[in-house]
Amino acid sequence: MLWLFVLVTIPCGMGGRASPGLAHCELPKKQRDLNSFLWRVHRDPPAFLFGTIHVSYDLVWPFIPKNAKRALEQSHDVYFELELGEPATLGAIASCQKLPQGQRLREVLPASLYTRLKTHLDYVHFMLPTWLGLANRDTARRHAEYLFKTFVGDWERKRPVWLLVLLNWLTEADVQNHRAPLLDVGLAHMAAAGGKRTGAVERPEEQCLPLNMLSPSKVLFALNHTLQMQEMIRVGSSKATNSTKELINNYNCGDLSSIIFQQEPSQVLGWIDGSLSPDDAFVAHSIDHYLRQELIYKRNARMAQRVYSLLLRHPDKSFFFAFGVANTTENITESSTTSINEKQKKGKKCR
Ligand SMILES: *[C@@H]1O[C@H](CO)[C@@H](O)[C@H](O)[C@H]1NC(C)=O
Ligand SMILES: *[C@@H]1O[C@H](CO)[C@@H](O)[C@H](O)[C@H]1NC(C)=O
Ligand SMILES: *[C@@H]1O[C@H](CO)[C@@H](O)[C@H](O)[C@H]1NC(C)=O
Ligand SMILES: CC(=O)N[C@H]1CO[C@H](CO)[C@@H](O)[C@@H]1O
Repeated sequence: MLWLFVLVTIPCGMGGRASPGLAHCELPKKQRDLNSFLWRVHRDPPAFLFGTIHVSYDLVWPFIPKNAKRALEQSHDVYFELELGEPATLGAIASCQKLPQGQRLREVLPASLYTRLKTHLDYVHFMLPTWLGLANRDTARRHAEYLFKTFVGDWERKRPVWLLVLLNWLTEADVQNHRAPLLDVGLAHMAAAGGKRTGAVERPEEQCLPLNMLSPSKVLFALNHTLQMQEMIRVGSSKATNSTKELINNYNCGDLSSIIFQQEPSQVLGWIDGSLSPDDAFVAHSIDHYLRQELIYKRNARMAQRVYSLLLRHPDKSFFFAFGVANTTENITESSTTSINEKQKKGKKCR
C-alpha cells in the first residue's frame, strides 16, 4: 500500500499564525539547486506523485524544477484530487456548500453574529482591490469584483461552516494568492493542452461533507473566534501573520521538513493560542482534531487506495498525481517511492 501526501482543501490561510516549524529560508537561485515535492513510484512506465499547495500558480511555478515539469510532460494520465476546472465539479461543490433549499444565513446565525459577518464582508469588499497589490488600478478593481462575486457573491445562501473557510482566506495576506489560477488549476490546463487524460481521485462531496457535518455549535464557536480575530486586525489591535508567505517561501525552497513534518498540531484554526480560556481551548482542539481526522487522515487512506487501484488496473500507463502537500502521515515508504531532485538525478536514473 502506498501512502500519499494530501491536500487539505482548506486554503492555506486556515493555517493562521506562522508555526515555529516554518523557518525562513533563502530561495535557491539555480535550477540545479531546486528541490521539488516529486516522488517516483518504481514501476515501468513510472508514476509520479507531485505535492502542490493552493496558491496562485505564478507564485510558485518558477521554482518548480525541470524534472517535475518533465514528469508531467511525459505522463499519460494526470490525476488531481478534484478537477477544479470542470464546471460539473464546481457546480457540485457550490451546491454542497449551500444551505438546504429556502434557508438563509440570517435565519441560522444569531443576529449579532450575522451583523458582524456582514460588516466584515462589506469591509473586505471595499479593501479587496487594494489588497490584491496589483499595479494597475482598473485591473485590480475588475479582479476584485470577479473574486468577490465568485467566492462571496451568494454568501447568504452558504452554510455557516463555509463562511468560516471563506473568512480564513479573505485576508490581506491571502487574497494575493488568488491573483491568478491556482497551481493545480494551472497544471490541469497544461495537462489538457498537452492532450493528456485527466481525472480526479476524489468526489466533491468527499471533501465537502465532512465540513458540513461539523456540529452547528462548534461552527458558531469557530466563526465567532475567527471574526473576533479579524475584527482585531481590522481595528489595528492585532497584527496579521505572514504564514502563507512563509508557506510559499518554504515550498519554493523545497523545504520538505518545514512544510510536511514540522507543523504543530492545532494549525487548522489559526487563532488557537494561549489566550483562550481552558473551556474554549478544549472546544477549539476538538474541532482541530475532527478536521485533521476527516480532512487529512481519512482522505489520505481513501485517496491512497484509489491511486493504488489505478496503478494496478493500468500497468501499462504512466501517471502523474498532483495532490496538495500537507503534514500527513509518515507513510511514504522509502521502498516504493523515491524523492527526487535535480541533485540526485546524477546518481539515480530518474526520467
Ligand atoms: C463570541 O465569543 C465571546 C467570547 O470570546 C462571547 O462573549 C460571545 O458571547 C460569543 N458570541 C457568540 C455569538 O457566540
Ligand atoms: C515573516 O515574519 C517573520 C517574523 O516576523 C520574519 O522573520 C520572516 O522573514 C517573514 N517571512 C516572510 C516570507 O516575509
Ligand atoms: C504506516 O505504515 C505502517 C506499516 O505499513 C502501519 O502499521 C501504520 O499504521 C501506518 N501509519 C499510518 C499513520 O497510517
Ligand atoms: C499535526 C500533525 O499531524 N503532525 C504530524 C506531522 O508529521 C509528523 C511526522 O510524521 C508527526 O510526528 C506529527 O504528529
